[in-house]
Amino acid sequence: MTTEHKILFTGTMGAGKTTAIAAISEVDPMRTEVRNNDKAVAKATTTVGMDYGEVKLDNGARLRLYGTPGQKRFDFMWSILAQGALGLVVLIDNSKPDPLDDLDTYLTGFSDLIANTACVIGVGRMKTHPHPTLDDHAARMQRHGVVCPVIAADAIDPNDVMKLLNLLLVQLESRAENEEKT
Ligand SMILES: Nc1nc2c(ncn2[C@@H]2O[C@H](COP(=O)(O)OP(=O)(O)OP(=O)(O)O)[C@@H](O)[C@H]2O)c(=O)[nH]1
Ligand SMILES: [Mg+2]
Repeated sequence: MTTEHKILFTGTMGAGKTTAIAAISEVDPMRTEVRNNDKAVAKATTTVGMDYGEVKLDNGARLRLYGTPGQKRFDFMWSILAQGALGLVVLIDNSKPDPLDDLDTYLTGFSDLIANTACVIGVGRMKTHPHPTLDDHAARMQRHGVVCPVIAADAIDPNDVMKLLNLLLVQLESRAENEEKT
């Protein structure tokens, strides 16, 4: 039987949710992009509904990848897309004015999903913007009572995106093993 997991990508507008899913999807990714009118963020288009892609892992498991819109005005979509997800990837753009505040936004917005499933944080553009550091991000997570891996990850690099997914799956597998033992 093929195991299927729904994984949700969220995070800062322009952090690369749409890019990350497209970087690894084995099917044509579904996008809901429109022209971006938010002058504070220099990008041509933005997601207004969701992203969708799929990837099969070496162990045969199939991941269904969903991406949220980053803009806060679409946060009503967040809880809809979170339904049934088994893990959350939070992408943070470290070149933004206050990346730790962005982290707060998504840790708060997805607190239920994070409490009940697995989570991983990918911080992008760290080569040009090394601050806040990964330790700073980890300390901010602790304030939320969240313990999950935080790594530097470039959404345009498929290897980095797969690294994030593997970190999620390790958590899901160890959780399943613990449940079997109890
Ligand atoms: N240089 C650099 N560019 C990146 C990186 N990650 C993403 N990008 C670029 O930044 C843009 C990200 O755009 P999207 O993938 O649309 O971002 P998104 O998170 O889906 O944004 P919204 O849907 O608007 O919330 C793309 O042009 C990427 O090529 C990175 O780590 N380094
Ligand atoms: Mg997008």
